[in-house]
Order: sequence, then structure tokens, then C-alpha cells
Amino acid sequence: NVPDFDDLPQVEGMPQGCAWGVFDKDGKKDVIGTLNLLTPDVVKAAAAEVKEGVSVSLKCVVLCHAANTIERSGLTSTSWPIGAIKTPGFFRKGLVHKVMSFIDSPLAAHGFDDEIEFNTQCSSQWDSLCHFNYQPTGLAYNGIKATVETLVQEFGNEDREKLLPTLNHWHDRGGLVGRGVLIDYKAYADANGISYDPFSDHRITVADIETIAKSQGVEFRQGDIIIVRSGFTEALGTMSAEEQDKALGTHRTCGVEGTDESAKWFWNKHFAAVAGDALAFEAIPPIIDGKEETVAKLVLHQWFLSLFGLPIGELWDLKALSEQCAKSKRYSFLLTSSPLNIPGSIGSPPNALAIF
Ligand code: UVW
Repeated sequence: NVPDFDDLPQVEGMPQGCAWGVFDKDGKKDVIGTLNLLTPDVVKAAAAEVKEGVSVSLKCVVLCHAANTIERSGLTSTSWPIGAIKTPGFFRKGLVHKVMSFIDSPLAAHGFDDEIEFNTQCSSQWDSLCHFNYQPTGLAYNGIKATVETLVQEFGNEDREKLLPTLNHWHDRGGLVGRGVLIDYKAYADANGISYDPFSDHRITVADIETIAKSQGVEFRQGDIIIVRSGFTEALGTMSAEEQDKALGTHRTCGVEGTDESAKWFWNKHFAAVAGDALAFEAIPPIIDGKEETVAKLVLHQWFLSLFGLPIGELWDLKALSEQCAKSKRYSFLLTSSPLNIPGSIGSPPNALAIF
């Protein structure tokens, strides 16, 4: 039984609602947060969602910049291939994809290898629990001190690495498997004549999510993975590389409204994870006390990742999922995700599948 927000035990020096310690077991500090809610019963119930035998890939969008040996930008983005977006937001580096021929190597054979290099936050991604910290203290989930120095020093030190809430720990429990639930805000807005610019700070409220869940016949369960479709990624996909640069450069994007009240609602639903197709899941810029703030004050990032231990998925491609949900006339499915297994990984492509 997980306490509701107001019943969480007080953590010294932290605001009410900080969930540090809630998932600690046998004197060991927890590193996977709300993935603990994916119990065998929750997974078995999620498996019952598989009825039609249809699998949908929530394809990975890898943002591309200076391709080293292959120019990847400007590919048609209708199916979100690697390289669909030229320049990532937030000053990040994009994909470099090299192809090497064996013919020039000591193997002297016809055949190829390739090498890729990219910022794990520049594409469809999971944010781990040390990606964005509680800003007043700089602490990550469960009070981990997160600076480049502490993180890097701890890589390679097996005992210390075990304490970092990084994505590789998901592999110790068999990845993420649970019931995914799509909240199709884009379809709802289209059907109800609500028009908005995905590159504005159009805010999807908790009231909107509840209305849509009801209209889609969804009742949330503890351990669900909630996925919100805003249409952001699809809008980006219709743009030229130059238009994408311009749109991402404004740092204004639609998403879920980031307030303390919405954070509390998400915790009280006891989701195992949240994900969406928007750049940051939550709308940017954050607005606090009626004033626009910088990205450093992202409200849900601080609550979810650092204080709750609730991972955030961003920039997922949800078009095919929306179409399948409409076809199947249901908005819940089995969801699987296996991030890259890199010790100390702070972000990763999700490699997510929805199975109906
Ligand atoms: C930031 O880290 C600012 O955002 P995101 O998690 O969306 O990449």
C-alpha cells in the first residue's frame, strides 16, 4: 500500500509529498522508484490486455545533427526514422551515424559495421530519476547527491553505482512491463474544435485528462503507465529541418500543466510511469505565481523524477498507437519497454511496444 501525497512521511528538509524512502527495502536504498508498483499481479492483469495479437511500436525518434559520414537530416518523418529531426532542443547534440566497410580493414571482406553517437535526451526517451533534480538542493531521487563529479566518480565503483537511480537498474527487474493507458488529447481536441499550436505553452490540465479518460472508458489502476498524446511530435514531423530548428528554438511547447496540484494528482493515481509525445511531457515555459519561468523551474520534472521517483517518457511517437486504439475501441494495452543497458545511464531510447 502506497501512501497518498498528504500521508507520505515527512522527509527532513523536503516538502510534503517527497516519497524518498517509501520503496526502500531491507535497509537498502531504492533506485527504481514507482517501477516498484509493477508487481507480478499488476503485470499479470496487464497481460490480459492482449486480445488481438497486434503489436505497435512507439517508434524511436532520434534527432539528428551533423551526420559524420551519412547525411541523415531531412528524411521523411512520417514514420519517424532515425534522423527525423535535425537539431535537438535544449542545445543538445544530435545523432552521428558512421558506416564502416570491412573492405578497408584487416578483414578485407565485403560487409559493414556502423557506429552511432547521440545524446540520450535528444530523441524518444526515458528520463531516469537523476536526469533533473530538485533545484533548491540539487538532490536527485532518494537524496542522491548528483553532480557530474559524483556521478562520474561512482561509475565503475560497483557499490556506489548500486545507489544511483539510473536506467540500467530496470534490467535487474526485467525491464518495464505493465498496462499502458493512452490519453488521446489530440483526438479529443480535434473532435471538439479545440485548436492550439503545439509550439505554444498550450496546457493540458488534469481536468482534461479526467474528461478524456471518462470519454474513452478508461479507469486508472495503480501501476498504470499513463501516456498523453498532444500531437507535438506529429507537428514536428510535418516541418522542414529549418522550421524544426526555429520551432524548437523558441522553447515553448504544449504539454501537461505543471502545477503542484497536478503533481499531487499524478502521485495519488499511483502510476508506475508517465510518458507522452511532447518535448518535456509538461508545458514549457513553467508558470509559477502567474509568472513565466525558465526551464530550471520545471515543476513536474522536479516532483516526478526527484521527489516521487516517477520516470518520464518524452517525444514518443504516438500516431500509430492512437490509430490502433481507435480501431480497437480501447485505450489500454500491454506496454513493454527495455531501455539501453548501460551502467550509469541517465536517459535512454525507450524501445517501447504496445500490444493489443
Ligand atoms: C530537460 O531536461 C530540461 O528537459 P527534458 O527532460 O524534456 O529533456
